[in-house]
Amino acid sequence: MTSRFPIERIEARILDIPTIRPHKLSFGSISRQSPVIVQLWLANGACGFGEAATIGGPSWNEESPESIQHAINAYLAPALLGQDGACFEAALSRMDSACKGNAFAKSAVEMALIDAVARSLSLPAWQLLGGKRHQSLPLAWTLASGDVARDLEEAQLRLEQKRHRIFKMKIGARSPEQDVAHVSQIARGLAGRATLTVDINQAWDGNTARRYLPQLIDAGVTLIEQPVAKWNLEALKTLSATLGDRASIMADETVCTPQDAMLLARAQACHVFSLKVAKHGGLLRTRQVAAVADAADIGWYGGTMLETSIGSAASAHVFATLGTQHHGCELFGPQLLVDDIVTERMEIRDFELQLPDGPGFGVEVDMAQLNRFDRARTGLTSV
Ligand code: MUC
Ligand code: MG
Repeated sequence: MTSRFPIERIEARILDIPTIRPHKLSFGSISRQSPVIVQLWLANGACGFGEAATIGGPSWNEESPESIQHAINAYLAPALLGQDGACFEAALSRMDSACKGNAFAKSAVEMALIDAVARSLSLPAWQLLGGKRHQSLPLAWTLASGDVARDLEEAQLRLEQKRHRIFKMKIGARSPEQDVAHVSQIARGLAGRATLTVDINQAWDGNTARRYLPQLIDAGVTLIEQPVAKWNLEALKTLSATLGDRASIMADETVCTPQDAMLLARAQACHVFSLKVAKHGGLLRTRQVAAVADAADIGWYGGTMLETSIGSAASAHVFATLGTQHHGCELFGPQLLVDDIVTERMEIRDFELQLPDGPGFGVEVDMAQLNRFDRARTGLTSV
């Protein structure tokens, strides 16, 4: 069989884009994002873009911008050159043979591949991923300045602008008592006007979570993301069983592969999966994890690694194809960055992200902006 879309060239570069304010999480504070942007050219001249963003170098999980760029240049690109770009699953399997793990790196390459092929066919990427089921999704914003007054100001503005009415608070860096006080103050300030969620990013042990999560729920929190370490399935299970009638427990760092999803589903250890294209290793594998959620009566949430508009639009395309049991999405990454690398961002209207149409991921990359933030030009080093 002749190859319809031979892969000709793949390049990966690291950008450094400052954030509009420090973003504080349980494991540190970031003031810039360093996404890896992949360009993939097919022999027909079409070029697709992909992205993998990490948070705080390798502090969210094992991969860093530098390791992602290296895996792509040294192993993943050589495994794909000359192969048929239209055979997505075969490309994934070649990448798996060349390189164990490295899900973020693989996801950026697969993204660029799907964008390039979709553009060659003049189709939106969602058409190649099963078809669109949602036109828009409720869009959360994360309050993570670390300061109650500033968080409340941010939330008020976003409510007035009709952009966000789901607010996620990043906690776990301070003492649980301080976190409960912080969340309670914000909950009082926004009473009745917003849905409140928290992300603890693995910071608590099981006993701390059992003691303090009920207090957060009393304050008004309805969705609790990754309260305990990623390995702590037993604690997740107990929390889900005991708190489940008052709030939902969402797995994030614990659910990466379809096998992780199966373990969580079998143990009935959470109510929702946070889906993220990078940690699942691509758009197709995000659908596999979502399929486990669907089969196990587990909800899904459209998560982010704070990508630019490239990775966010790609995520929007796959989220657009998923089932109805969802808790909205948090593809607000572009708004957290001082500037973007596309000519026009996805639209936010009436508290919902309008899910884009094609061709490809439906966003046009501004090459001047890409060059402006390119680490090879700015000379910045790793975080
Ligand atoms: C995470 O763990 O969910 C997503 C939003 C945000 O503020 O941080 C990320 C990472
Ligand atoms: Mg999270």
